[in-house]
Amino acid sequence: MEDAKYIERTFVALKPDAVKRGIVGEVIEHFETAGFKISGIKMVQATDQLLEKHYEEHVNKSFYEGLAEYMQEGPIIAMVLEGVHAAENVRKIVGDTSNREAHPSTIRGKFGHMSMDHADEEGTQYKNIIHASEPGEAEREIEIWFEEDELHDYQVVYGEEIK
Ligand code: FUP
Repeated sequence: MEDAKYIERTFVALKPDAVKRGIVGEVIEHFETAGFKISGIKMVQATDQLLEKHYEEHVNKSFYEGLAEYMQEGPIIAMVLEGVHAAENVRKIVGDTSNREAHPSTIRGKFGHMSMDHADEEGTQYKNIIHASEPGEAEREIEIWFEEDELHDYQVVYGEEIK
């Protein structure tokens, strides 16, 4: 990774609904267009163990069982992105946790419109396409999903966003 004060890594997961809908390429395009560098990318079938670590703050909440089931409905695309203030900037591109609240220019606003209230009312699991680390959580999450030798360092040849 670049040795610069504000360049950091963040963890992103395209959830099973994104994979099943065939929007993986379109979603990733948002990050490449913004100049983020892909340091790692792979398709993974999430397990209970991985999800319990990843969602350690939610594991005892009432919605966790449904969330864990949703996250195992099919494979996910796990990614590490590198860029300036990466966690903060990637979450800005991803949009509000609620698709309903997310601005239409964001990934969740563009590819979804569901609300948690509606999902609860229908007794279904709320789905929101993508996960991106909160600032301060990224390195912990990267360690859960990636081995160090699955992350790659190379020089990008476009843009001025990162070296
Ligand atoms: P985010 O940081 O945007 O991924 O959102 P949270 O950490 O607050 O929530 C993690 C995931 O749990 C979200 F993608 C949505 C899901 N969730 C529910 O399914 N029901 C709830 O009541 C709250 C969150």
